[in-house]
Amino acid sequence: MAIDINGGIQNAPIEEEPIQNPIDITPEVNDELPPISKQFGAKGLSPEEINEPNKIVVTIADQETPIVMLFGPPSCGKTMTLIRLTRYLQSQGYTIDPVRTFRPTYDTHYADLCDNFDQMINSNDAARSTDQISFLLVQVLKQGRPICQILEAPGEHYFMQDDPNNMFPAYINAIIASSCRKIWSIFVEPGWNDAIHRANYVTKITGLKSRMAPRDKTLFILNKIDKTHLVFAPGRVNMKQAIKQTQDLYPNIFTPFLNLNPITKLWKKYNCDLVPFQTGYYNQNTDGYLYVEGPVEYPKLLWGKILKLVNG
Ligand SMILES: Nc1nc2c(ncn2[C@@H]2O[C@H](COP(=O)(O)OP(=O)(O)O)[C@@H](O)[C@H]2O)c(=O)[nH]1
Ligand SMILES: [Mg+2]
Repeated sequence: MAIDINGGIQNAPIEEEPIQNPIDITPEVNDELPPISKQFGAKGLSPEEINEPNKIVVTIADQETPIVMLFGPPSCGKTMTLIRLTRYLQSQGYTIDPVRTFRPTYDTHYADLCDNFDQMINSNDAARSTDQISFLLVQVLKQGRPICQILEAPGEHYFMQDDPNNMFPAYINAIIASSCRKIWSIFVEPGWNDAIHRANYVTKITGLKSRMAPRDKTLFILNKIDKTHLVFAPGRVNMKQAIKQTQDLYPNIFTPFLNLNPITKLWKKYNCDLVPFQTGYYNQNTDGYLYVEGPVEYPKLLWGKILKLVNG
């Protein structure tokens, strides 16, 4: 059953977080042309594509299998969510297969990423993982049967706080318009950024909603739940407060998803769901950030919701 996103109860203050720097995807400028594989930024984009995201070429070969779109600004946790979910799904007997045809063959970085995917997934070096994986399509299979695809793309392509009205790059517009069913997994973060940026993010989501196909589904992922006081046991979260605080931080975020059906609206106020999530723990040491995976309850909860939306 979908969570009924009702507000109307007292609010508990939550900790404000300092703004996190967006990931810099600008490649180093070098007068001498390095070998072709080195001409690509670490993120699997050519310098031309980085300067002009409208030139990015992607191919979604499988239009039948729904795509889980990890949608959110830089640093909200998309890469680490993909990593945590992949580890969980592998432990449950699923296969997570990077889709090689997603990027043109000239993108040697993407091909390398596909080759080294398992190694990346199991690395506990958080910085290395988030640096290497920021543009990737994977397929989730059970006993050879595709269940869904998951797309991670650079957060800058979804929302740029300095240019919030910027249109999506052409490849995202193409994916939105494609007939493939989408499960929009929209990230929200407790205490993220300033009110103005959060309001602009809500505007972006409202615009996105107006372009969703009727069969598309929306799941809000309240990531970094460990930074709140809402958790009372691993994976157990005061959901009423979580929803209330999300609404308070991001005013009108759920409004576009109001259920207008005169009958079903009686028990289901919104046509969207919200799931709390934690990818893991991040401990700084001399070499950078050590990643320790978070409680298994979170990927279990998230996968349960995704499966329901994929099948529903
Ligand atoms: N406290 C906490 N921090 C997180 C969590 N998930 C991600 N982070 C932090 O957010 C950073 C960015 O995550 P990443 O997955 O790279 O974000 P992306 O840019 O959306 O792909 C990580 O390096 C962590 O420092 C979480 O569950 N809890
Ligand atoms: Mg990322």
